Amino acid sequence: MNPMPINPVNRVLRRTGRTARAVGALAVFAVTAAGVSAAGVTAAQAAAAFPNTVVPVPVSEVASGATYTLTSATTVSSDVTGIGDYLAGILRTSTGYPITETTGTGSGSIALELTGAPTTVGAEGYVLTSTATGVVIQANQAAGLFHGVQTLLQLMPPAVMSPSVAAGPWTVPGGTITDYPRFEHRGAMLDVARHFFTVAQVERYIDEIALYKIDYLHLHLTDDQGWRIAINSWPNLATVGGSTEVGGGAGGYYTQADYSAIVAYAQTRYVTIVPEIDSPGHTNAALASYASLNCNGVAPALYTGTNVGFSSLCVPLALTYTFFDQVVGEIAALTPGPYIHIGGDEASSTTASDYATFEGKAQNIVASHGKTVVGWHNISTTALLPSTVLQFWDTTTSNSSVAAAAASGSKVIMSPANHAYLDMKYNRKIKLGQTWAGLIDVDTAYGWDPGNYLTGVGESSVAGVEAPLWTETILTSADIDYMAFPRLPAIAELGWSPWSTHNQTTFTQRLGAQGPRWKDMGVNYYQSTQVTWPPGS
Ligand code: TNX
Repeated sequence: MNPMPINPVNRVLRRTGRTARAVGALAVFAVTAAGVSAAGVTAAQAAAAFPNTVVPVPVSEVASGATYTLTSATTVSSDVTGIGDYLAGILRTSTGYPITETTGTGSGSIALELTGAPTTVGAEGYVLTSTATGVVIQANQAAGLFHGVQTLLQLMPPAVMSPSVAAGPWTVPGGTITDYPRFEHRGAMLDVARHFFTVAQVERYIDEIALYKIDYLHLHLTDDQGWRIAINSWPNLATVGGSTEVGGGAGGYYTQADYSAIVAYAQTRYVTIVPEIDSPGHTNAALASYASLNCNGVAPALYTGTNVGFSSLCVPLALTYTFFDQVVGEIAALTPGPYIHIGGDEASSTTASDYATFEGKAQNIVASHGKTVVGWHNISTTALLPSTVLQFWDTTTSNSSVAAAAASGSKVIMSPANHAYLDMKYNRKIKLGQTWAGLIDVDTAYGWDPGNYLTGVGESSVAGVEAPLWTETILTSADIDYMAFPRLPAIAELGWSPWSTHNQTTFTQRLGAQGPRWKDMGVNYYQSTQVTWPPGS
């Protein structure tokens, strides 16, 4: 299938001239401490009127009853030009209105402002205020404005996401939303090693995950079946190691310019790329590319099957560390984000002592390039740098070495495979996916508390959540969509929303509200029977 961008207009950075139209200050209508607004609506009535459509559910929503309706005169102003362009582009495409962009803080009928937000909403939070005359989103930083824009779009009729002009009215329910994340780290992972996905396909996924306030995309760039990024000092990695994939297809790799394009695109969606070089196991593609990296000096054949645990870098060999240092150095130089993921999973062909030796050296190499290590939780059996972040992927709820690391101050990203793995089947009838960690429908994806899941790893040790999508059985963007939606939004909500809001019933209602949006966007989602999908889904 040819991947289609979700909304081509999103990508057009369009600047328009300043227009004279300015909108006056919006009326204040906050519900008072006594629970009665200026308009005489009680908090209970107001809250009941607020639509249950936003995923992840915001920290606080107070309805005022005063709906704003976009018109052909609606304007957008933004203190961050790119975010104003992003919003105006989506609105123009579906409403058909000109949606002129005005300059000057607060000048638009929809105003995105880097002023006025309380410090309590932090770097990623926002306050959205909608009245009869317009909408104001206030944040402390650009990421907060971007997240507020996602909430605004989810408050509007689903057809706002349509790639062509659709019918209004284009309403925004009146009220105030105050919102900020529970965890800083809300990730998705795409395995581009088992099957290769093009830059356009990765950008499409970035567009999709950003709708749910996901802020990290972990790219699993290397594995037994493929090496997917060009390394100038080791060119065969890409040209040989990237030349096939699971099933024997042509594979592929990103040039460094391609990778930089993905990083830059992700930045426009407030998503940070976390590159993974899996090691010392999952390295057959590298070992097949250079005989000199092998202990016996013989390159193995390229591998196109789906077994794991059979390959290992040669830990006693000095060249292994030259290799790892140069690879990490080149990738670090292309990666503005703080993390490099060193893998460390399923190294069953590496002895325990070699494994500990390698993980010690690998962490120091990453640190020497100014980056923070993320590793699969298996590395917690070895000595960790204080800053190393663990990614828990097992199906158990206790792990003594992870708990010990947490007690020593390590942070943990939670990806329990039996809840968060997007490559697990929804049920046995599904063609795509695997079953080793269990079947995962919406209730299972949503039904766990990342801050109180792993014994000895409490809320303060949890960096956040990540939903990995391994791609042994995943070949197309339609396949990615099918496995990620509707489960990825469940993981996104666990990462963003306070645990006090956790409610399976209201969550599945809000999830159902996404169905018509996905339909309009061409997202090939799975219609779980646990969700009541409204008309138009
Ligand atoms: C386990 S979980 C793996 C991957 C596979 C995945 C398939 C983990 C860190 N490693 O190598 O692709 O299972 O579900």
